Amino acid sequence: MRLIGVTGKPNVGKSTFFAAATLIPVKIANYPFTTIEPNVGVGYVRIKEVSEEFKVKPEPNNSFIRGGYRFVPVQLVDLPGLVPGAHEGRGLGNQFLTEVSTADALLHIVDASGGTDEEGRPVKPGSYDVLKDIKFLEEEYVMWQVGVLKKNWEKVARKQEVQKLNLAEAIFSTISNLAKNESVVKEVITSSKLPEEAKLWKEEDFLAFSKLLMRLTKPTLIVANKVDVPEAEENIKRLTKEGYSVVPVSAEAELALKRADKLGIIDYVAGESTFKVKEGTSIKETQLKALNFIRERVLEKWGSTGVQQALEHATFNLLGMVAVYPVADPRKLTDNKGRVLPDVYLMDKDSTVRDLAFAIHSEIGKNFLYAVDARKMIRLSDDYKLKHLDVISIVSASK
Ligand SMILES: Nc1nc2c(ncn2[C@@H]2O[C@H](COP(=O)(O)OP(=O)(O)OP(=O)(O)O)[C@@H](O)[C@H]2O)c(=O)[nH]1
Ligand SMILES: [Mg+2]
Repeated sequence: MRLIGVTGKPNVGKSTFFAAATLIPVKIANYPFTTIEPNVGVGYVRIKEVSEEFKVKPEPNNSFIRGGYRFVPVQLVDLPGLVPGAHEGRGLGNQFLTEVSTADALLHIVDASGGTDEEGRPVKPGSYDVLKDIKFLEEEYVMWQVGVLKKNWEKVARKQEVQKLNLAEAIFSTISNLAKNESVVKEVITSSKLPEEAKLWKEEDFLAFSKLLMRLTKPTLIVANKVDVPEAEENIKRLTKEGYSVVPVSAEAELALKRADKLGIIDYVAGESTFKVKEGTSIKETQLKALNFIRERVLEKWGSTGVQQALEHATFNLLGMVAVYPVADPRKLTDNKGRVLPDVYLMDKDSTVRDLAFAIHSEIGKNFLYAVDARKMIRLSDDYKLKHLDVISIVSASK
């Protein structure tokens, strides 16, 4: 399963975003370095529910249905805050850049209200320039990678010579947390035209390598948080004008709406632009006031709280994943327990039906015979590339 990392400087709302997405009660507070250990949890992305199209009654198992959507699980990690100089051990330091390296895509949370300084200390909204926060994360991560490479470089060079390895093999086998596969390391070396011999690398080669490696392995979305604060509007305009693509978010609003929904006070479907106060519930005056604030300042102004949109952008745009419904019986659309359209799998871009078979179970993968497109009722070739919202039946040899 792919992992989405929630990252940024301290006190911008990373844990609030994480809590809003997962409903896991993590520590949130208005001072830097509240989070000191990463929190891992499951959030959900929306896809089209296909049962209506097939006129069947669904029985969700690994996912759930609400507001006409299917919500599919994605893994998230809430990371401790990073400050400028982190790669040299400042703030909570170096170790957290290692944590960043585990993520497949990043949500870079920034405080769009400009209400926190570069180390995350609260300041008057609008007084800190949010543009400064955007570049630093990339610089820190790139410099951390450079440091890791250099620390291991003698070993890489020796390994390359003694074992007669190509450079990508030598790097990948020596430094495991730099990339998830060797092919991306190779791609970086080739496209940056870097020396094939480790011994010949100069300072600028380490930098060029790290920059491209980050671009390829850490696709990043800027999440402009705290849009409920009026000062955020001007900053978002500036960010957009500078050419950044940002998602306006109020993590705090999403968390409040999700909690009120869970308590049964309101009806709120994540990602929507409205909610309904339930009739007959005893709602306190202060709660009503807070909800009205969210309605006016966030939902009516920005169209949604943005949390759902950010997760979906990371999953489908940054990672390019596709959601597929696997079934055992292509006519009844049931799994082997007779449940109708129970599961949805998020698969990597360019995955094939054979990959899907392995994702369901290694035995099903090993004994894979062929797959059927349940919509068209046709047999698919082994190398058929999965498309978003495909309903696929895998046929494997029973033993
Ligand atoms: N106004 C406003 N405040 C927010 C929002 N999201 C978070 N906050 C506040 O920002 C402060 C920091 O929130 P956290 O979620 O703890 O921030 P963090 O980035 O995880 O902080 P560290 O763990 O210290 O790095 C808290 O006071 C939150 O209530 C938001 O959407 N709007
Ligand atoms: Mg935190």
